[in-house]
Amino acid sequence: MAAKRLEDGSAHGHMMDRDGDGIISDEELETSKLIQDLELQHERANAQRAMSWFALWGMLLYPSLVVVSEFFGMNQAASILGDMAAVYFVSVAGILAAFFGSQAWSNRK
Ligand SMILES: [Ca+2]
Repeated sequence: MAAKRLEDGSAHGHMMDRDGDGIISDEELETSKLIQDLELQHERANAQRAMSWFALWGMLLYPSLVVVSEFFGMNQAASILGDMAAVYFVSVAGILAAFFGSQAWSNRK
């Protein structure tokens, strides 16, 4: 019926053919689609988590960067960083808000 035979030497097909009978049934096709969806979700979640960690560390390290610049006598660098701080914190807060907002939105369903 809807079952499909494997192409000879198909590497992808062998992964989908769970019981190894050389035929991909509807159920096996469905399972492989589910697995692909999960892998995609997992990948996306990982990327988003890495990005929010990066943003959080940036927020934590930013003040230290100002202190370090000041310490090494780079007064101009310190004052430029100070001037940029407002913009920086607002944009990072925006990124994080968008991230958590979109996550809450997609977890709703
Ligand atoms: Ca099979």
